[in-house]
Amino acid sequence: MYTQALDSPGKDPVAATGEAAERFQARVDADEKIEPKDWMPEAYRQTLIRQISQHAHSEIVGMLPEGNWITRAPSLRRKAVLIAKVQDEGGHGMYLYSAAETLGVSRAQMVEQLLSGAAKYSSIFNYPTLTWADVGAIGWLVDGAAIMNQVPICRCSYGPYARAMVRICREESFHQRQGFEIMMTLARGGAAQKAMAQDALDRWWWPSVMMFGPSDADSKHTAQSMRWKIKRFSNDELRQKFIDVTVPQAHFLGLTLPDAHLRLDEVSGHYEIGPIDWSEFHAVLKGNGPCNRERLEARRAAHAAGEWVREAAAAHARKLEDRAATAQHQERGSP
Ligand code: FAQ
Repeated sequence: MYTQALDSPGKDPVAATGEAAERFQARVDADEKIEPKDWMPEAYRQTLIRQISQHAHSEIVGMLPEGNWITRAPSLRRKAVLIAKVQDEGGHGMYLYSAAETLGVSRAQMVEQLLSGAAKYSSIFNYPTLTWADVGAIGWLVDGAAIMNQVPICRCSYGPYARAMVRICREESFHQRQGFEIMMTLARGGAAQKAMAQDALDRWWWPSVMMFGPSDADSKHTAQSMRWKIKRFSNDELRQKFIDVTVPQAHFLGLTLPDAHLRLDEVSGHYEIGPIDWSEFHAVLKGNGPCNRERLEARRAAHAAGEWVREAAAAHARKLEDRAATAQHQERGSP
């Protein structure tokens, strides 16, 4: 829909001169928002399509691990809250696909890239949810990490992405609190419940720390994305903020982080963690995490099952367009 209104930004003749690129960077430096019809370097457009579509895919695939627990939530209240949360994630995916569409890519193209395995989505959603405590750990840690990463994106230079993130971040903060509350209930419950909370923390801690992406030394996109103010902080800066906020929360819960090297550096005021197992991160990115295959199969099945809905919606839209065209003809008195 948005794509029909777009010019081809990369093919603008002004693009060939350095002057346009300089003007563009000056606007970014002045914290002006870049809007869909503005001139932008082709690489900026492609970077945004890559990041926003991967972000959208993450929200959609991210519905699966928690969705597994909707039928098994321990009370009606927990079930209602979880349904609302999973539905929110679906909504986030939709805002983000719409934001990416303003850059000239269609939703169908993006979905195809996800289903064919060509596009990435967040590594974190390739881990299984083995117990109810995992739903708490996802809300507390995964939504907690997502908020740390996404609040700065509300100030991203690209207007549609920045605006989509405002509502997403507000909803994510509810999600984080509901997760923490589940963990608190378990941690203050009986021995078996506390053990379940500890086990979930043991399994979700390191994947959550990895969610922020490769270390700054290995991050190929960070420097340019920060110059363009798509990213406002580097991966390691955001990871450190997350660790500093989350470690005291774990202490409050009376749980132990699975890291023998974890220590507070009194001088810097930051927590230091042990070495991250990057081989695990790269294995997950290559498709070899515990649930990669299962997640893609679930998305492919859902897409195939939704074929008739897409066809019906398209037929209905055509019918409305035809009716509107007929009414217009009649108003003008055409035969
Ligand atoms: N997983 O050079 P960088 C959520 C890839 S939403 C998979 O550092 P960049 C809500 C990266 O794409 C979670 N791939 O890249 C929720 C690149 O590959 P490429 C998603 C990763 O883009 C909660 C390569 O590695 N959030 O949780 C990951 O500058 C609960 C090199 O990396 C967003 O997408 C990873 N973890 O920085 C839903 C936020 N990390 O494309 C349900 C927006 C890196 O060259 C339940 N995105 N890669 O083939 C971002 O902030 C950035 O894109 C980063 C990566 C920080 C993810």
